[in-house]
Amino acid sequence: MTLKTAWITGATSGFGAATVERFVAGGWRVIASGRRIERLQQLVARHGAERVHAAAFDVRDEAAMRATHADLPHAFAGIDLLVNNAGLALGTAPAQRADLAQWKQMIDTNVTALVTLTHLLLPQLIERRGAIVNISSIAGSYPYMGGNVYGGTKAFVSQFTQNLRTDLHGTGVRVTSVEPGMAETEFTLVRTGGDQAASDQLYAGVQPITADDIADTVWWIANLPPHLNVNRVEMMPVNQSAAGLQVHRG
Ligand code: NDP
Ligand code: 8X3
Repeated sequence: MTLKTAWITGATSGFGAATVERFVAGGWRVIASGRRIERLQQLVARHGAERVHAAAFDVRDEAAMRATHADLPHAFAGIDLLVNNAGLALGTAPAQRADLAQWKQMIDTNVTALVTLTHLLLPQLIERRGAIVNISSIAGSYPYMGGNVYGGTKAFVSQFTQNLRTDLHGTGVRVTSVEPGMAETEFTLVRTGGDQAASDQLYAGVQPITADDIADTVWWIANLPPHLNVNRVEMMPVNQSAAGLQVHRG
């Protein structure tokens, strides 16, 4: 039997790591990418080199991305599913106090790298009538204090997904945007520069989305019958909802 192959970015932590586990358990091969090579090697040690290929590179490094693609082992070279998950938020300051370098890193990672890998894999995804699942966020739809560029990158991801879907009309390629709300991963640790107390405080008493919840959602989307396309999935913990507008009286 020919196994299907998924390329999952951001596989060293959170949603990506859980999605690797879900797809390997479901019988797929996985190309697992991220910068932290030791975590990728642990995945290979756990599941075997015939099921997981570790691709350690920074997604902002286009040359490394292309070299990784060109050097894929034969068994992993036919990609059926791209899960564009690698991403990050940096900082919670309002725009007027934000760090420009952090803004640029978010754009380079969440937007530029995502479109670069998508562009690279599109020919073979079309050839194999494959699928793309882009991990966006509710931050792309709902403004909140300090969301500024992070929310902007995710609005891009959501709209790019829907535009891809239109361009790919008739190819059989399925395209989905997954837009989660609050989920407990390393996300807040990264956003706050390693502040574990701030991360714990954010999630305390909320029962946030888990990485496994997202992995199960991606698995469901990718394994629907080929005539069905889930355009977008917006999901929140029950304990999170949208609130109203603000008014300043001068
Ligand atoms: P984590 O911080 O746990 O995981 C982020 C992953 O992205 C890591 O595997 C990290 O790998 C990878 N990554 C980040 N920067 C780079 C880079 N330059 N090159 C390669 N890989 C990179 O967070 P989540 O699992 O929560 O985040 C996954 C996605 O989900 C992100 O796109 C995030 O924006 C989105 N999201 C998260 C939500 C949440 O509340 N947690 C809600 C909605 C969306 P490494 O550091 O090893 O390179
Ligand atoms: C992560 C969700 O609400 O923290 O994308 O921005 S949120």
